[in-house]
Amino acid sequence: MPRYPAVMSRFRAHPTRASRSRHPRHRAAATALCALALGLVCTLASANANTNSNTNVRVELDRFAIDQTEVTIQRFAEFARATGTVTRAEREGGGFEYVAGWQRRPGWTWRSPNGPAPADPARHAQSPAVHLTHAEAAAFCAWAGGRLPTAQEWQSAAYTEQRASPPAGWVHGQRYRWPTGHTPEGANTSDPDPWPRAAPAGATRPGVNGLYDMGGNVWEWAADARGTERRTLGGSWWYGPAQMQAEVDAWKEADFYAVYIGFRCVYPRGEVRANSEREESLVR
Ligand SMILES: [Ca+2]
Repeated sequence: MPRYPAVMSRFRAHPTRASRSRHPRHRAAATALCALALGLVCTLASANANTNSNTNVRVELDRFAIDQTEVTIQRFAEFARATGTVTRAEREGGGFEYVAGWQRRPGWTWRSPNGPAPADPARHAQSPAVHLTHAEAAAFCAWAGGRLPTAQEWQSAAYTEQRASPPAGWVHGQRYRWPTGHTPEGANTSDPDPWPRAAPAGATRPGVNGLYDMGGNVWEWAADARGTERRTLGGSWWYGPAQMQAEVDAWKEADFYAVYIGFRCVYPRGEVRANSEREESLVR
């Protein structure tokens, strides 16, 4: 069964999310991502009326552009259709969940991360794509014209405000302790919030650089390698807010796949038009 002892050892001493009470509270309504201010560029008009979100938006930072949200099921489906990709979780009987040890969940894949298909397919399509190995995430980014970020790149995007004229409450050039700003408020973690598991793209509060879910929701694969391991960043809905901070040093086996791990990509600056034309041609 799970053959990831190095990974398992890194997931010890979890808080038990199920033991925590969860209460709906403040939360901004889903934001129309394409209607955002200076520095953001919409690359593909695939807005969904039910979720009011466009999950293929890139934010131009000082040295690169980055996906505004975690890569969604909808986007990964476009890639899988175009390339014929069948993931390891699909081939090997389902992805992993941690319940007193790693347990394989039959049928849990990026198509249906938590098992049976949900009642709201449109909302489901905006959820983060998970149960993907590092190589599968990297293949998506290459297909989309980008790559996985290094931890340094990811952290600069997550913690340092780079918008020339950020909205009120944000300060250009300031480095924040949390991807959500001065506090972890607004992220999807194991603390009380409206989401028992992963939240759909654009449902949480935007953070530094207008990015969503850099802290919490799902871990994000980075390019950094340590032997057979690859770094993951930002924590997840399963953990408390502490895992969202920059000093967290988390690694997983590159060929591992689990319900808590997703990704987003970075791209060269100034190539939005070319990417847009390419992706639009691929999804027709
Ligand atoms: Ca995340």
